[in-house]
Amino acid sequence: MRPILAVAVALLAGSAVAIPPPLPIHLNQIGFTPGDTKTAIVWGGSAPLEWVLVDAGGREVKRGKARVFGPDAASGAEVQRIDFSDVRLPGEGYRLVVGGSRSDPFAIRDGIYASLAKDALAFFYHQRAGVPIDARLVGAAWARPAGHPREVAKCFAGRDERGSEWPGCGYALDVTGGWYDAGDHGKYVVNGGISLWTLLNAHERRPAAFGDGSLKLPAAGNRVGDLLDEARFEMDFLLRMQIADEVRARVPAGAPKPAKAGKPAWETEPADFADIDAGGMAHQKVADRNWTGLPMPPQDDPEERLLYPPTTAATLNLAATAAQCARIWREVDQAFAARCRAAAERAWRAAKRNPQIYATNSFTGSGGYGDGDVSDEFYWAAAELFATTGAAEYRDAVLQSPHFHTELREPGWPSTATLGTITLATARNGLPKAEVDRLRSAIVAAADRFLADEKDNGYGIPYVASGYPWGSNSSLLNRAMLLGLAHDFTGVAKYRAGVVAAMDYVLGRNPLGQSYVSGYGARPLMHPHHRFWAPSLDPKLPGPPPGVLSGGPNSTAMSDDVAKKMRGCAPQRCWVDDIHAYSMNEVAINWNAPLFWVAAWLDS
Ligand code: 9MR
Repeated sequence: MRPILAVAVALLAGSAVAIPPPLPIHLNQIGFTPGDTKTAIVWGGSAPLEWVLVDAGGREVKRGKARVFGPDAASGAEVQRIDFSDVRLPGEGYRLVVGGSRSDPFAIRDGIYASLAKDALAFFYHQRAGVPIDARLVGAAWARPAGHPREVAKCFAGRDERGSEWPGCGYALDVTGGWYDAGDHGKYVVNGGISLWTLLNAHERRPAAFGDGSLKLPAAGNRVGDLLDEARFEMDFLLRMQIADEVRARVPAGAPKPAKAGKPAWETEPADFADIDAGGMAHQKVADRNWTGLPMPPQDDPEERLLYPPTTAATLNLAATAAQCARIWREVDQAFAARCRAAAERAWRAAKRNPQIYATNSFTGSGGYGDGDVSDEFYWAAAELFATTGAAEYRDAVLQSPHFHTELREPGWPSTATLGTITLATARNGLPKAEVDRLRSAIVAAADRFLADEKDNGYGIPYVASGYPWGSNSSLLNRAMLLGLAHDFTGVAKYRAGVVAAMDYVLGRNPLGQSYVSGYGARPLMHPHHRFWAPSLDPKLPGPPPGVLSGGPNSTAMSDDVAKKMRGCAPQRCWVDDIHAYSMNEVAINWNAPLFWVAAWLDS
């Protein structure tokens, strides 16, 4: 074992690198479990760089040569990959040394993801609407009074942004509770659906994890698992968004009309308004009439809260998650399970009756979550209902859906087919074994495609090399979820390595050397786009609690003022830790959900 200084000097002397030190060295800033692959990325030219791994005392543990990848479009850098997977000795404070540069310190130990899984789940408690966030549970800094404590909302009435007139409705709904979506205070059924599903799927995969008392929640000690307590908070809200039977609504009904002359083709016009029987449908969202400024702790929100028109997509999100609820709570609370089942079946019937009621994205004050193709939501809901009830109607809907056979992609709020396939491939259901096996193979095939993508980007992540979308970190983590399932099915190590690569990226193995998770790593997320975690705008407000994921680089929809100035950036570098950068640095329930799923998976 040699002291670090001698190593660095020796390396410098023999180095043929054009880039002057310090060379960026990027790796997972929390570290690795002993048995996992351990990869770091260093910026360097065409000559393989020599690296040395040193322990906390500066003693050499291992050395080797990096593998040259070369110019990398995804990161905009010239990179080399370092692999030190065979170092398994647990320890804290390891560093990689290349030339005159040192990496951030990191650990090798078991259980490295245990606290991240819990913190990522605790995010949902922090995002709760309608209840105070208790200092005894989260600490004084993050405590706050209830936001929107008695949220009895009427329907939007009057003229929307495009000039359409909406008649409103003859009722108000008590929609108190649920999670705020993101940095804003909207509560959207569409996005609530995938988020809740992801938490509940983690429960279905490992029901004993996150049991009663494992988290800091108000309901700890009620003999129900804490993950289920948190999930039920959102499920209750989604149930409240359902419209009573035989209520009529006037909404655009049918396929959208072509875009007006001079507009891009995707800016379609809504269909004509028609009277429909909206009983059993779910409202798309409840949200502020106007966008609020930042900062804006939820209890100070001065805006009127409104229900926005029901949509087929929201209705199917309710059907899918309520069906999932019905089979999970069967063992926990039969009355609640029965309520969920009735709501799910009612929602399904409503969606069948009204299959083409689309969100119009024409209301200011909140996000749209508009989706012009709900065939995947129909398939997802049918899959959940079939797994729960076994009824022929849902089986037939599954078997007749094109999504039962098409190639899988990572799920996202507008593309939910994969969620249905995961349920059919993992939850007990009435499909023949051969079909379940085929669906499992489809998940493994998707995982193989994701692994193939690692060859095309320098940082070696199972993700695309260009075109990073809004919330790209969640797209990557949703891929990691499928990789995790592929590992569950096959036991083949490369799939776990793919999950590790995705998590490594999120925790620092990226060209910005940034941990996109608050509270984790040497350079964690500090300034997300959030109306309460906003110390850069008001020093009295807290930063994000630990375990919150930034949406991450966005090279395709750079719409905020910070992003506009960055256009032309390499995809993985289109990001900055700025509260105003809402298209790159917001947080959201559908993004933290896969962070939780994947961290819990890695920890299991
Ligand atoms: O995650 C959503 C992304 O896919 C869309 O491209 C984007 C623009 O419509 O909206 C994102 O969702 C936001 C939502 O509309 C409002 N709350 C914050 C969400 C995350 O930015």
